[in-house]
Amino acid sequence: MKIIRIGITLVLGFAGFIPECVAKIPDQTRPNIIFIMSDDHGYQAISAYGSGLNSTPNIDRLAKEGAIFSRAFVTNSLCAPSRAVMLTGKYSHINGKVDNEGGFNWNQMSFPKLLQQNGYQTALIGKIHLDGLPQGFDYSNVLPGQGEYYNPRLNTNGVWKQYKDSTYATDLLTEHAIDFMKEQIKADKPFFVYLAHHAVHTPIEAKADDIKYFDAKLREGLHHRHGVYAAMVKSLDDNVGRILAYLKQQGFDRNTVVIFASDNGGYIGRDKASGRMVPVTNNTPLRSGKGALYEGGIRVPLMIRWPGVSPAGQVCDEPVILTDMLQTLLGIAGLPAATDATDGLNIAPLVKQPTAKLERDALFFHYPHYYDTTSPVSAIRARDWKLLEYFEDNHVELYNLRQDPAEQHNLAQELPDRAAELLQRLRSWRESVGAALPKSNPDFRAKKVKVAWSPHSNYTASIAPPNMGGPIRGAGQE
Ligand SMILES: [Ca+2]
Repeated sequence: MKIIRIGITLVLGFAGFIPECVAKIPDQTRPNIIFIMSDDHGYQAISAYGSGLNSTPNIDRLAKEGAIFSRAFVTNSLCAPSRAVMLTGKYSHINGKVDNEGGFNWNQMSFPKLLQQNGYQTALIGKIHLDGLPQGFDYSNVLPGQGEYYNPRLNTNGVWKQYKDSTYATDLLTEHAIDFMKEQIKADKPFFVYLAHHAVHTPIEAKADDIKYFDAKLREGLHHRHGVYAAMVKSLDDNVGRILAYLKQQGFDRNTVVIFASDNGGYIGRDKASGRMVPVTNNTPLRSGKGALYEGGIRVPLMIRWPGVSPAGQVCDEPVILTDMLQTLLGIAGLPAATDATDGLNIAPLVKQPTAKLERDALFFHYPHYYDTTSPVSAIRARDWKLLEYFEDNHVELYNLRQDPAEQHNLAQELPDRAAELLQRLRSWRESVGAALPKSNPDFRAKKVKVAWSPHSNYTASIAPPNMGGPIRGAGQE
């Protein structure tokens, strides 16, 4: 918890911050909302959380002037399913987008549709990474797939445009967001902007001057060793600053809620495009990264600045999960809860009172698929305890997160009763929500297919007793 503690100290240092008064406070019943989504951005690369190399003064302002969450999670540690969960407020196996492959059913309910139906002008700008025509947005300006950083192609309300002259995507997306807000302010309509950056996902590409600056800052002892990645984070931060400056200039900063989050933890592999031989980032003190259900994969930054509602500089330690985003956005907008999105809670009360508690004592995760950092796995996180169940070899891992936040000491054999209790809860949850299990892939080895388990099965046969003596996996993998 060292990094979080440093961050908390920094943030609390601004507890007495009082936002500057503005001349005009728009007469609008509902707040405008800007939801800035960063990609593959571990909280460790944000200085409010205590980063060694990165400097993010603009993102940090959201923490200084609002609430910063020290225990925010995503249900899936991968781009597309994580975003689909946020949009729908439903687990992946329920909304149908279970991994990066396959389509997404846009006909189902989502937060932009609900906001749109209740008078918001809604915009999607940037990366959506979900196939099909986005629904629920009055305006969309979308990167194809992952998109490109330099001279990107964008689809603006169905029309493609190719940008030139070394246009950098993070700058361009921000310009489009500001242009959209300008139109809504003129029309005096409440707006919702989902500004989903491609940054800081691979390929790691940044501006030359920023790279030079961060390369000069690299030194022994830093967890982060990738100057290009740090430069990308800086560009993202600069553009968060542009959004905040525009709101202030227009007198809308007091009537606009700004949310910042990431879709999964930092990517800990290498990136060829940048020409660097070091990992893109490092999620120390947490284990592993993007793709895994270890803390480095599922724990993400979350900040919510809600002027007039969130006390400045507050730290919320209550565990939240971005499955909560749909109900939370409705709560911020003053709208009733969605009755068919019951997998998440409205965490807006925590923004008002960060010491409040939710009526939830466990979070559940289910990823019956493969990624570089994981094999098919489920997990339960219940306060100080976490249990992971791996399906390939049927072993479980048990960690005391308070004593062992880096998940290095598997206590499953030492504390079999605790492991059995959590395993039973995890299995009961899977059964209650109809979460499918993977099944053995008979073609594995015989046909040299890559995976031993088929992830898309509806197979739900009973599971064999757990192997409490299984190996501790992936420690320090990079
Ligand atoms: Ca991602």
